[in-house]
Amino acid sequence: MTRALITGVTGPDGMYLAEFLVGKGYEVYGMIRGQNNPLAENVRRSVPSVELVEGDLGDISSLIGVMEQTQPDEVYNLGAISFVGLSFKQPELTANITGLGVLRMLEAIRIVGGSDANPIRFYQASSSEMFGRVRETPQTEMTPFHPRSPYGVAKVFGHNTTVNYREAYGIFACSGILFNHESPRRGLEFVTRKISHAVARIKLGLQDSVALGNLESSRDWGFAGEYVEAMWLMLQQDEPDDYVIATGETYSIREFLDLAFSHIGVEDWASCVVQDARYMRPAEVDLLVGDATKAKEKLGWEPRTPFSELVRMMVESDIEDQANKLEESTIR
Ligand code: GDR
Repeated sequence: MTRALITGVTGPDGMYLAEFLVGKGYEVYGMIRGQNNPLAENVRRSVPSVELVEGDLGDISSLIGVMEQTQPDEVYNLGAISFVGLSFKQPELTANITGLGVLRMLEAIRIVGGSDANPIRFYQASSSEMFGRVRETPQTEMTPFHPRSPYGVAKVFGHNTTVNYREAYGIFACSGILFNHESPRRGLEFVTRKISHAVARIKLGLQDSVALGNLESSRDWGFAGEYVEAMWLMLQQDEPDDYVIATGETYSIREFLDLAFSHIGVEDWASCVVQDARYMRPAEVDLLVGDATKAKEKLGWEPRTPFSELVRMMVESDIEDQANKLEESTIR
């Protein structure tokens, strides 16, 4: 049985990946931080066969311990401080976990190694945020980086460290440069889920408006559930490499709002959206759009969920969720 270790298993990508790997017959270990991590329950409920092990990206001894304990064939490093907005408020923590955490994982792999016949394969969750103030459009694996946040800077460090450990020590290390990938599992602090959640509550009369920051930025939005397959495909190749994973289309926050509100029959949403300076960033990434040709040609990976379908999926999921909560509270 192939063994996989996932850091960041409590996040949406971690859970989709765990489900995917369990479906492929893997023995899956999920690393969680802290003895009473409240998010562990979500993983136990969604993917019960995942075995949870305790470790911290800020502590290399714990990572070496986890590698020795789980003896993984494949390691997926999805753990990070992943909210760009927060990274401006906690830049040092972000550099430590999102950046140095990658170095610690690779050091643990270098030290523990796996067997000669079967060395550990490593996947690093890199990000389109590394492109920041983009030097060309669309962005490819060859586009230079110009990060615009402490998060982006830390991800560049993680990416470069991954490439360096591949070149210096021959570790099978891949970096997946994933553009925004959304789902009903997204945390409420991220803009797409914040909108779908608010739209559902507006439809049910539970709130009147939503406070947002910059509506003009554009992103390349895909569905997280199918992006995890690309991570796995990278580790099944003969040679380690880096890949952009994206849809090749870009839409603004305004366009997301148009589709989300039209789903509940609201064509003019101006009165439902309040602009709030608290959600503006000190430096913004204005436009991202990825070119995933290499992933298509070498991995045979292609996105399947169009933007309109993604928005519909998220809004419908939140409407159902909010309606259930409302029903539960009236019964009580
Ligand atoms: P992003 O996602 O920064 O692209 O990073 P996020 O959803 O936070 O922001 C996207 C864009 O929306 C604008 N925006 C707001 N954002 C939030 N969160 N809240 C608001 O109220 C709001 N109003 C406008 C932002 O300014 C930004 O332009 C995500 C994360 O998942 C990263 O971890 C990942 O690496 C990248 O995607 C790819």
